[in-house]
Amino acid sequence: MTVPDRPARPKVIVTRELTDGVMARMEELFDTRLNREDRALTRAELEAAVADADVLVPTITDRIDADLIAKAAPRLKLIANFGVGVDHIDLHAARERRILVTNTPGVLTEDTADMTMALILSVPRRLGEGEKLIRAGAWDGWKPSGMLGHRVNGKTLGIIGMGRIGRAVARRAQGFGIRTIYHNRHRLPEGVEAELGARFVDLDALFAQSDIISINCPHTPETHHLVNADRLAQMRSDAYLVNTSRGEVLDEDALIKALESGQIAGAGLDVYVNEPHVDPRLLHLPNTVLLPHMGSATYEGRAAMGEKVIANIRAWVDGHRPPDQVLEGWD
Ligand code: 8YV
Repeated sequence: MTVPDRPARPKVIVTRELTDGVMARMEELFDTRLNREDRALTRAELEAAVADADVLVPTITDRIDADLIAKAAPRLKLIANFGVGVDHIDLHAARERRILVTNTPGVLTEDTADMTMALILSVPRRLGEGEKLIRAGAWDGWKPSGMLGHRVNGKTLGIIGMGRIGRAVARRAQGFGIRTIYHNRHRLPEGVEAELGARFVDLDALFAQSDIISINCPHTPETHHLVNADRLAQMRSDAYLVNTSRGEVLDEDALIKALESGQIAGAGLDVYVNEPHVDPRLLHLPNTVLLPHMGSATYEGRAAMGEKVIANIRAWVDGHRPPDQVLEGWD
């Protein structure tokens, strides 16, 4: 059965190469236009592509601003984002044009939490430096004072943003004997706090008390530069910061200055303000571990993200509310 104003085979623009299985299924189900060139579309290409599309499947490398949305309307009806974060999409402009936005929550939680935990372990234990030492042929053998870092067991982890990913990080931290404190827009129910062994604190306490801080909140107008110079000044000089969320949640310049001056001990970053550009000052800081936005980069995760995109489009075609309609960002 077809639904009025919902084409049975909508024209779907997919801006990046997805997994083979997902692309094949999309071609089967929809009138799909794929980008087989595994590079981001230029602005002009994107504008041309959305001009007569019913559905757009973008990724973080596409800027879906008000201007693009205006050009895509009135035909565009659904932006089915491949990814959970939607800060590259002007949600307000989409709502004004009655364009639905969906994302892919849940399926990249565990992978992103794993990567967060990897950074929580890597930075205090200096994994990046150790690896570079060997590759540079500069290791002169074991010594009692060699590559000393800080123990994570028994330390306090401060999680900013206790949504799915934050909670998955807290669960992992328990296994490493790390104490968790957290801050979130809303305090979690006591039962959940008890299960995670996590204590709710205000941001002042979180910055002052944490040995390691992990940013796991979405980037929204409210969290933009949440970690700024003032907040960094509240951290102890032996504390570390890890960010697997979005570069914009922290003031990158302030972070670099805090790292350079020794105001904080180190940082592990998977995300940056101007991706793929990484501030060159970060490259020269030994107390950083830098990853190329790979938190959710598993074969399993990317396939599941694609399946979610398909499920959202199909629900919309069938006249149902897509399961992952974005209302207020992601958790
Ligand atoms: C995605 C991410 O791979 O889902 C997110 O929000 O940050 C990444 O892990 C990327 O955004 C895909 O668009």
